[in-house]
Amino acid sequence: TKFSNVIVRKPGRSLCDGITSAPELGQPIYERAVEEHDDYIAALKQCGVEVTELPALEAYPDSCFVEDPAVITRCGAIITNPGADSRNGEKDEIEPTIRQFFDDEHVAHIVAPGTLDGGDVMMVGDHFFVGRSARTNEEGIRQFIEILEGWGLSGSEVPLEEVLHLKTGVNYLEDGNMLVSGEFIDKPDFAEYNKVIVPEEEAYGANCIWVNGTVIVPEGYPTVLKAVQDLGYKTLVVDTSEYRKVDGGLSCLSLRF
Ligand code: CIR
Repeated sequence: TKFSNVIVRKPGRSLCDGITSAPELGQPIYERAVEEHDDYIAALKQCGVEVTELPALEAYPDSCFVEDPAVITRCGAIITNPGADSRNGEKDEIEPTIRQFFDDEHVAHIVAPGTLDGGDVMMVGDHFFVGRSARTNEEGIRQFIEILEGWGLSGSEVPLEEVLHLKTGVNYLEDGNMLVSGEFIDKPDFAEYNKVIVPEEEAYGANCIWVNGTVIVPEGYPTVLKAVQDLGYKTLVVDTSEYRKVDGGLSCLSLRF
């Protein structure tokens, strides 16, 4: 795998109204969130990708998490049908940008009653693990796998019990290496990979992203950082603490392809 492009969307001031499971962390501070976003873009650029930066959408508080309304594979793009009502319209906002990169026969859609959030999709080569979650339903997964198979790719369902999205708790770093936390540590689906176990107190740090040989790690998770470095990866550290307040992290903030 080698990524050439990344799509991101600036956070809006409405980010403070984003959906959260952790209100005790407080609301994100907009100015700080923008700084973190700028640092994130700078880190991505250091990994050798072209970054397309979309403008903020105040009407959609969670729209900086561009990973959820689309999934991009090496064969085509899938516009999802996001499972949270307040986010569903984000799919129409991202589609024109996706179409700048893919022609008609390489853009597919998840349609109602199917729902799917891209945060539930983890790419491992030509196979895609899909979390069945509060956002992604059985019909959404069925449609998604059908589209993949039409392109010569494959997919499989992973039921989730505890986390919001699949990639909240498990992320593939390429080369057979997988960061796993919580409910994913013992899942048979991931038995064949070299699992790096993320301790409970650093669970949020499981959401790292591999970009062309470098792994971007969230700031403040020293055990994860060391484990990733011990695997031989170059690392870049980016603070995502404002996004954490609304359940967001490194992977949700971009589409990489
Ligand atoms: C949400 O609940 O949809 C947002 N506040 C966070 C989305 C995080 N996205 C992701 O894990 N892919």
